[in-house]
Amino acid sequence: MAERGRFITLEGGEGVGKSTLAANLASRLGSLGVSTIRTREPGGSPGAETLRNLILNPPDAIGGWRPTAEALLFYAARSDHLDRTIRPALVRGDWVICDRFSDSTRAYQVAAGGVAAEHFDALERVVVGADAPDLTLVLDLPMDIARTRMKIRAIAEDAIESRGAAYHEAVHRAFLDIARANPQRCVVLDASSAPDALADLAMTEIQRRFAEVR
Ligand code: T5A
Repeated sequence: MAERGRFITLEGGEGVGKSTLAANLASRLGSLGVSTIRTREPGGSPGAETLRNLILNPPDAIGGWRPTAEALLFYAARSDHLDRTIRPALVRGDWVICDRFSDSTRAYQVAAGGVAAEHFDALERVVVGADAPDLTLVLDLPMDIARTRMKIRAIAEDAIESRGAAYHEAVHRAFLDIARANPQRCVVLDASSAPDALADLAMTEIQRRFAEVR
């Protein structure tokens, strides 16, 4: 039986460079001979991608999701993503690089949105169980720089991106709090570095932790 793969998540606010780093890491790990899949949340399986659209673009008639409904939708998508994409990959021995995971729910729906922490903990137990990430890279970037990057990219804002500055500041603080509370699993990286320099920082951390890629 193949040795279980490693599960690495990338977290942080919008526009901090998670997708760019995920692509760089998948390519660098691939060139070290590590079979790697790159995935994202919400999404990452056909069912979860269907839910992604419902979450990020709620029908006009409902006037947006309330925080608990939104958290439940994220966990419905996460459950499908874990069952159909992440767990099978880890069992095959592949490494999984996932753009956002449970820490995003903890930052957006719990810290900024007001969902009770014990409800989050219960969902986490039922849906994620023992399959928490081995390593989480939290990308830290001042919000004004992230906003400028998003403007350059010029993609229309979704229902969550369009929430006000206070909401996104709470999200930013929450990611740093999560990293402080989970130092074994989380590392904060300065995301103001250029893409290759950021990938160097991330690879240094990955190689420090995982003997297979040293
Ligand atoms: N959400 C998600 C929740 O509320 N709860 C949850 O549980 C989950 C899972 C997802 C939304 O859902 C919310 C959070 C989000 O609001 P999304 O469309 O997937 O929405 O949005 P993001 O995850 O935020 O992804 P983005 O694409 O917006 O941002 P990234 O991936 O952080 O940034 P990236 O790599 O696309 O880069 C943005 C721009 O910056 C440039 C890129 O070229 C690009 O133009 N860039 C850099 N520039 C300079 N230096 C670097 N190092 C750079 N890296 C990238």
